[in-house]
Amino acid sequence: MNRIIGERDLSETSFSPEQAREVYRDMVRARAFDERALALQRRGWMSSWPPYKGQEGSQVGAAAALDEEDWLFPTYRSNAMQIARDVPMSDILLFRRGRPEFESGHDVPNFPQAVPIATQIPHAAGAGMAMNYEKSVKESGEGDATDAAALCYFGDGATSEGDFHEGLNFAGVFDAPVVFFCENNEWAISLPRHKQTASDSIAVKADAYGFEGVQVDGNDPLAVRETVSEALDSARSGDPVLVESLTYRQGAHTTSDDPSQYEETRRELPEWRTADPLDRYEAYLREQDALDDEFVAEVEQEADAELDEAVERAESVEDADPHDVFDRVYADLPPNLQKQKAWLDSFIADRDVQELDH
Ligand SMILES: Cc1ncc(C[n+]2csc(CCOP(=O)(O)OP(=O)(O)O)c2C)c(N)n1
Ligand SMILES: [Mg+2]
Repeated sequence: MNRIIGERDLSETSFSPEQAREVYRDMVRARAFDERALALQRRGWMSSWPPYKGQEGSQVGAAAALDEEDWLFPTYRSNAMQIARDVPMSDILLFRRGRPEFESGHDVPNFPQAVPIATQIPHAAGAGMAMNYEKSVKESGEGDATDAAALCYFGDGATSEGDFHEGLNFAGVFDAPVVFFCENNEWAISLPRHKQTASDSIAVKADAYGFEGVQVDGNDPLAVRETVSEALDSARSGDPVLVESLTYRQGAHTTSDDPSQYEETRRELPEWRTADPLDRYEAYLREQDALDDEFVAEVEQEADAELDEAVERAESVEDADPHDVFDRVYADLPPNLQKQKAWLDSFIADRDVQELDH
């Protein structure tokens, strides 16, 4: 099946006005966070920030479809999903300042966010296979089986990696309860989607692995939520799904990038694709009489207050120790990393001497 859901009257969807407003609230929180993070990076508060502006409808819609026990496999780009999953904003800020993820001890089934492209895809397939195994053990009499599934987030660029093909292949063969959620934002840094793959779509690639691929309008959060919910139901019953969410990255790839250098390589895109999802959703909810000025003001104020508190909390936590990067992968550090660690020690010692000299 391959479809893009057009906007319908709210009464024709399965969502109440209240549920639709909660999705709006998370989109406002996510937008406010992205804007604040960008401003903080510009002040030197963190070294880099990958903005997700334009992708909030897609990410909040997908996260809203998750049950509490479902696993999320995120990337550096999918912080709006973490916000919608109620990961404290201070945790996300502190991670960008070099502290370990989930500083607050917040306990949601989230994998660490992947920065190497596509590495989380075989991890998600493997986690799905482990869930099946756990279920079969528990069903044979050792306790209550959960019905958890995994949602694996990645970008259009990730579909060119071997890990994408290997992960989907394993999931298809072993009936892993995984939804592969590809957020097609048109860019892999400077490479536009039409130069990434000659396939008609990304969703069509699911055919090769024996399961369904679906396209959805990623700027319509209710359509995304509904599509991902259906996909999760299918995954839970043993049929993985590849969802391609069509959206658009409005900002730079990261704060180290300058899109004016490559924007002209973009193909003409339809209006709905590049439209701002927050403006569009707000206009839609107003048309549906599901939202008024008072609610908008309240949600915006709450988001600002939540952010003020998160920044204050992040600033109260001591700076990351640069040695942490050596301490979390190997039990016994291999010789090349021992050398780098020794270099870091001498660099820090020299810097301290220079600071004393001044
Ligand atoms: C294995 C690997 N190769 C290259 C990179 C450098 N890199 C960082 S982001 C990126 C583009 C990814 O594009 P996409 O998958 O569409 O995700 P988006 O950034 O658009 O969210 C690349 C090539 C990397 N991080 N990992
Ligand atoms: Mg991309």
